[in-house]
Amino acid sequence: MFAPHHILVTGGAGFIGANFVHWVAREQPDVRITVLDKLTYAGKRENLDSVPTDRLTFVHGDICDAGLVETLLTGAAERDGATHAAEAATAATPPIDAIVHFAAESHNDNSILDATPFLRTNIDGTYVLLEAARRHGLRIHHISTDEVYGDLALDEPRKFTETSPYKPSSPYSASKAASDHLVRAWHRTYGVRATISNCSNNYGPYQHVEKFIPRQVTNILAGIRPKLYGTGAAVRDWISVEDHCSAIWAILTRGRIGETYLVGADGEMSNIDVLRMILSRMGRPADDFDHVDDRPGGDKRYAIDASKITRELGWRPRHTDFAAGLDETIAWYRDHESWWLPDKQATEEKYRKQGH
Ligand code: NAD
Ligand code: TDX
Repeated sequence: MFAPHHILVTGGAGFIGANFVHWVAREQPDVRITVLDKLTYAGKRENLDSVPTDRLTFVHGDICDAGLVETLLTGAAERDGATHAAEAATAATPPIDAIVHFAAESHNDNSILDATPFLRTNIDGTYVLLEAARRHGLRIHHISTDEVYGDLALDEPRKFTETSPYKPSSPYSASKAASDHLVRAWHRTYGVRATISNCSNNYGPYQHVEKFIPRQVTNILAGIRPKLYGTGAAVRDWISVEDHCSAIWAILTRGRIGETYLVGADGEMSNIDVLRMILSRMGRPADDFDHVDDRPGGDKRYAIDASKITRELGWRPRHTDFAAGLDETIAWYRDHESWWLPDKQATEEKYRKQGH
C-alpha cells in the first residue's frame, strides 16, 4: 500500500485530469495536489475553480519543459510562485511523492491532421516525466488507452487483455503506445516505480466538444444536426469518468509496481445506438442526424476485459447505468453552455474541412 501525500497531476485541467482532481479533493482529504497543465485548446483553468485553494497548486506549463518539472519536484516553484506562474502554496506543503500522468494530445481526428504535437507531448513529455521520476525516486502512474491494442472485429467474442499485442492504428494511438513502451523500459532498466492503466472510452462532464458524446449533445443544443461517421456500426466500450478515477486511485495506491491494468465497465455499444439514445433522451426524432465521412483507418471495436484489476485490487465500476449517466452528462452540458459554446464554432469548422 502506497499512501501519497502530494501528487503531481499532469494534464489536470483537461477532461479526465480535472475529474480526477475533483475526485481526489473529495475522496482523499489528506492529499495535496499540484497540477501541471499547458492549457492547450483542451485544457481550462476554470475546470478546477471549485477545488479548495488550500489543496491545490496550479502551474501553467509544459511537461516537455524538463527544467520546470525539476523545479516543481525540488519545491522551488512553490517558493518562487511568480517565476513559474504557480498559484497558491504554503511553506508546510509536503514534497511531491507521486506523478499521475494524464497530459496528452488526446484526439484521433486532430492527430490525422497533424501528428507533431502528439509525438512531442505524448512521447517526449512522458520521457521527461520518467526521467524526473527516476532522478527523484518517485512513484509514477501513466494513464493510457485501449487504442494501443488496435481494434477488434465487430462479431468476435474476444476482448482486450493486458497481454493483447500492441497494434495501434492512428498517429494518436501510436504515440500513446510509444509512451507505454517508455514507461515499461524505465521500470525494467532503471527500476522506476511505474504502473500503467489502459482505459476504454470515458464520458462525463468537462469533455471537449470535439469528442463523440459532447459533440452530439451540444450539436442538438445548438440546433445543428448530429454527425455520425460512416454507418455508425463501430463499437466503443463506455465507462463513466468517475469509475476511471477510482480505478486510477486503486492502481496508484495498491497496484503492483511494473504492472499494467486494463480499466473498463462492460459498456459496449455501437455509435449509432449511442446517438439514438442521445436523440431520444433529448426529445429528437431517431433519424435527425447526418451520416458523414468515416475516419481514415477508423477502429471498428474496442472491448475491455477488466478482470485483472477486479481480481487483484477489488476495483469495480459503480456507475454502470449508461442511460442514467448519459442523462447526467446531457444535463451538465445543458447547464454549462458558457463552458462549451466558445469552443463550438471552431471545432465544427475544423470538422467541416475534414468532411466530418
Ligand atoms: P484532454 O485532451 O481532455 O486533456 C488533456 C490535458 O492535457 C489538457 O488539459 C491539456 O491542456 C493538457 N496538455 C496537453 N499537452 C500538454 C503539455 N505538453 N504539457 C502539459 N499539459 C498538456 O484529454 P483526456 O480525454 O482528459 O485524456 C487524458 C488522458 O487519458 C490522456 O493521456 C488520454 O490518452 C487518456 N485516455 C483518455 C480516454 C478518453 O476517453 N478520453 C480514454 C483512455 C485514456
Ligand atoms: O462526430 C463524431 N461522430 C462519430 O461518429 C465523432 C467526433 C466521432 N464519431 C465516432 C468515431 C469513433 O468511432 O465515434 C467514436 C468515438 O469517437 P471519439 O469520441 O473521437 O473517441 P475515440 O476515437 O474512440 O477515442 C477516445 O477513446 C480513447 C478518446 O478520444 C481517446 O483519447 C481515448 O484514448
